[in-house]
Amino acid sequence: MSDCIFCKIIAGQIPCNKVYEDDDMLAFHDIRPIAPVHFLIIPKRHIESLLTTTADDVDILGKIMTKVPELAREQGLAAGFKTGINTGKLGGQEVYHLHVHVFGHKA
Ligand code: DGP
Repeated sequence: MSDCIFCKIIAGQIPCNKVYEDDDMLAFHDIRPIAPVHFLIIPKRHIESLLTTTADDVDILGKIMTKVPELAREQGLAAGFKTGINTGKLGGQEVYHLHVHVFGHKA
């Protein structure tokens, strides 16, 4: 998606403070953190929203959600953290490339 800001981050056209990357996903610190630790995990394949997911997305959604606790621990959130997926206009979604917010305070 040429006009997608997160696709541009994946492509290296916009810089980010990277937390993790593999063939399927990218994690980076949120540019407007709402907690001392706040990062996003996104699929590299453009998926607009949780509202548009299909059975084809089961694998990547599972990979992302099981990566959450691993990265949270690495970022100092072993004692606990919050997650969120803002979805659609009424769900407060600003960037239409599916992303999981992970945020919290270091213990
Ligand atoms: P939302 O779509 O409402 O879940 O929020 C999108 C989040 O993405 C928001 O917390 C700010 C973050 N964000 C938007 N643009 C950029 C960017 O260019 N770089 C980074 N690191 N984060 C961004």
